[in-house]
Amino acid sequence: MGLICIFNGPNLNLLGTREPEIYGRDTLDDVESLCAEKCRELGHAMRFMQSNSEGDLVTWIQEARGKADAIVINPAAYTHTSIAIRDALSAFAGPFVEVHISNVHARESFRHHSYVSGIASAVIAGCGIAGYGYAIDTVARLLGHD
Ligand code: DHK
Repeated sequence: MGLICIFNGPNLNLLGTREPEIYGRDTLDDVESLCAEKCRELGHAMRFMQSNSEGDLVTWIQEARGKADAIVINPAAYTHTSIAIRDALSAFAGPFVEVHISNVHARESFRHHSYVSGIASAVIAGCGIAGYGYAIDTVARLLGHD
């Protein structure tokens, strides 16, 4: 059994009520339940967290070093701005998958660039919250435990 950390960035606490035409009606609790079920199915432990603060996300990624086997992260708006989150992920030895609920490439041009895609094992965008399940499948496969 491995430990998969699932980190969520700013405004994802508002899922379900925030721009539902873009992000859907599922809440962050629904995302957590989906992830818990998928991790249970695959025999992995899960840690699921959300913060609106860049520093929290950097600290959690650092704390995952040596403890977690893989990371699934939706850095939300920090995807497009944060070298600090990229640097923290660079220092994490295991696989990580970047997830976006929406298809960022079909949206405003400032969402087309990601600071983390270039070092991610995989990137999933536009699949709705199901993308988290695909991301967990992917890290499980990379860990060789699928
Ligand atoms: C979530 C956000 O909050 C945006 O800032 C990103 C991402 C897209 C998502 O689709 O999950 O641009």
